[in-house]
Amino acid sequence: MKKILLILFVFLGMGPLYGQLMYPGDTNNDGRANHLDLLPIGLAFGAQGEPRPAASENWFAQEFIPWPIFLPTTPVNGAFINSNGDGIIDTLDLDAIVANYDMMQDSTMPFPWQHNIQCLSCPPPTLSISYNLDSVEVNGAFQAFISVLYPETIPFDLGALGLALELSYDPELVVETSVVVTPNTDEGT
Ligand SMILES: [Ca+2]
Ligand SMILES: [Ca+2]
Repeated sequence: MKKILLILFVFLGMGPLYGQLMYPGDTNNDGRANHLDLLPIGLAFGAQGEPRPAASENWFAQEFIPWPIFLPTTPVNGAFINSNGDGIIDTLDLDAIVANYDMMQDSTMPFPWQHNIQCLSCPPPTLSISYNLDSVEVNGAFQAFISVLYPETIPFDLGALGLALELSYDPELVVETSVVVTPNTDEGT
């Protein structure tokens, strides 16, 4: 009996301190760092919790102290969103997404979970794309307007808290350095 107890003690001593692991930049814990990880930062902006011990923004599994908040409708703990480990959700947590973009992982605790955060308080919006030109000449420029449209009965503050999108285009036809995204955050637009 004494030998069994001794082996169990050593095993526990080698395990994670809090039993949970995260990768900096994968804020929604879906297994990949990409543009979708911007949304949890918007949802939890300003939230505070325990700093991550021995925090790094490098891409490896890191222990954390669980926060008292979770992403809406998910079991993803707020500490996943704290990419830089400093104990507050703010713009500094964007850096690890950029540094680790497209990196993948499958060893967090709890395990990565594929999910979608749905509109929680309103009907789903419609996404509209329009252009300022019908056609473009060689070396010409054009603008695309992307709008998130809600029924007029939905108050502005119940609309989307954030928008993440991925632009795909043929680099043979579009000069990459010419692509500029300008958000319009004016209320009511
Ligand atoms: Ca992710
Ligand atoms: Ca932070």
